[in-house]
Amino acid sequence: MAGRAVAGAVLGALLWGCGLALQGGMLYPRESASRERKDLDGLWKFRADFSENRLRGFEQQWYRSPLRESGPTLDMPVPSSFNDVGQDGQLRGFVGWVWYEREAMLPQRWTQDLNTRVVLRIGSAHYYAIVWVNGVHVAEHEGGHLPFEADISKLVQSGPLSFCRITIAINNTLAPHTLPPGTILYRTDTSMYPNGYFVQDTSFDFFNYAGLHRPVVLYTTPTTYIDDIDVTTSVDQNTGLVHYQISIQGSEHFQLEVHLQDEEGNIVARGTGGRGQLQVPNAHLWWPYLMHEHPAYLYSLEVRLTVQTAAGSMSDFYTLPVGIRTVAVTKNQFLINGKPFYFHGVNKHEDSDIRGRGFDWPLLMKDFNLLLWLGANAFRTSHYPYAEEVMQLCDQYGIVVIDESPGVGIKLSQSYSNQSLQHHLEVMEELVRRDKNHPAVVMWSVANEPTSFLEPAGYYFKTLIAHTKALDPSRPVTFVTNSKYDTDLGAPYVDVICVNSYLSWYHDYGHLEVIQLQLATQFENWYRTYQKPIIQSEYGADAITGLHHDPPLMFSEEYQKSVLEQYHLVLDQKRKEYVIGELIWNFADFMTDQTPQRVIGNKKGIFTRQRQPKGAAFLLRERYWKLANETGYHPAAGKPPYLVKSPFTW
Ligand code: BDP
Repeated sequence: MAGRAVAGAVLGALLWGCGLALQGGMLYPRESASRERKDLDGLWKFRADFSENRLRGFEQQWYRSPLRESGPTLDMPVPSSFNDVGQDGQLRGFVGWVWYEREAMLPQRWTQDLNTRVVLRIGSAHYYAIVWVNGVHVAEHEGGHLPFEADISKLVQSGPLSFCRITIAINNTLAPHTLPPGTILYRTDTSMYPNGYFVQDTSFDFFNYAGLHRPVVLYTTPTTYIDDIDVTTSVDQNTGLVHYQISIQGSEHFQLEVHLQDEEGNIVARGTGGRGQLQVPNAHLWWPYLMHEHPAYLYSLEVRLTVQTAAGSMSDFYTLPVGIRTVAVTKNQFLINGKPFYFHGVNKHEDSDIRGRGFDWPLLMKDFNLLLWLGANAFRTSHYPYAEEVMQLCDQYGIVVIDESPGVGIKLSQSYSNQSLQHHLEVMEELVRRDKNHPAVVMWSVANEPTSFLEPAGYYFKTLIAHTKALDPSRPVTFVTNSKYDTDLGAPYVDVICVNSYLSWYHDYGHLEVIQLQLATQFENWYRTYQKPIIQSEYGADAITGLHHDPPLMFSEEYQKSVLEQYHLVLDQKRKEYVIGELIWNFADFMTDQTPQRVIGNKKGIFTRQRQPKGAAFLLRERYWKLANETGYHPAAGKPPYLVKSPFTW
């Protein structure tokens, strides 16, 4: 069958990368006295391989010469999803390999100084990517939401060229063992479908945007370089303790010096060597937004590496922001710096008009300004890791993060296979490696709404959670469930129960009067069974902006507000006992697959996709500022000051 050959070939390629071990660190590419960075954002050449087996690009080796020589190309912005930029409906829903290409001019020093290491770093390529530089294969990566890189020094330093041609082939096909999983459905009834017809099926509720979603950069380091830094912090009375571990590549003989600077630039602690502990008397702790008058205090860890080479002394410098804070979980509280923290925040998506999942600074700042306006102190990176630049802003603004893997839509028994588990473990390794130093990240979430009542979910989650804790003993681990409390096989292993429910939405349609009873029962059952703190990790209702009906009917703004109000009544009782947070679904409307339940996307946003408020946004704003006030810390806390205005006076 032609169709089977098509998708089989597409998926076959996905197996090439399985079992790749993590190599090296993944420090964010920052400029320093020893490091330069060149951003490759802008227009790239692009072609989707519409050939029947989707493999023409490989058969004809499109990476061997400029893409324009093998056929017509489009201009494609990076970062962006490719789906919504054009007018071509076929490209919007394309499944298979797409090809990106960009030529980059390199500074002469990069190509001539053999003590310079040149690295190509791709922030995110969804889903499977193969990379060539000047026609030579340099990297392969599985997984659409985490960075990967290739040392291309030898290639760019071996010839007279001062430019390099970067070709990236990306395949968005999802299979039962990918994260998120998906299935290719073959439509073989030729009375209904053309020969070879197949579609991508998924079990998650967002559009499978694809492309180069985050910045692609070239950067340099010296050939002996700071490869990774691992920082954890603790507090002893008033003294902050910063434990650091630094790994070096390129030489075994080096000196390392570290300085910790405060926000005024004063050096508050010094150390030497690859690992150690810095003591900071009277430390400024990193506090969440609205919990302190100076939230999000960040020190800078300045690392200086020196090596003696035949050519003289060589140095590498790297500066890492460090927040000193502690996180702990009791049976009914979540403690940050020893004080109970109540998550009042949102679930987000990386999603917007035209860009799809593409990173965009104006959008990011708008979202942060809305979070601050709302009085939100937290969000969950539903349902995949977000851009590193997002995590950096969370550190800087004090927005607490539950950092989630792309383990969403794990429904089929094949998605609990050893192959799936192995990949999931690797993804957690990549995620922890990337985000471990962010003070804003207070918990890992390994999955969202898996069929955690089906065997072998128990074994799967036990292994996954134990592995994540071994990778990072400093943070609690959860996964987000919508299973029943008495059949959930994963819940025994989590530190915090995160539970999603859509009362009076996906059942008891329109019956707002049952919410309070059902929600109270939900909380009581979970707490009685597990004696662990609970977060209402999703709740909400669709509202089409501008659609009004009173008394409230489903899809009206009034109905969305009423659902929230009913939930809040119960949350206000249970937060005095063991409920430690509430995260609305969703911050903004977002794109989904086309189904009869979705009117151009999911409309559960309290903001529209264009970030304009619905009535629910004002309701939630009042609530969040009141919660911040009531939790007894510093309601006027925040930076910059004009952003902390609230509807209340104090
Ligand atoms: C939840 C999912 C989320 C969906 C939401 C909904 O976790 O991804 O978008 O339902 O249906 O179960 O709106």
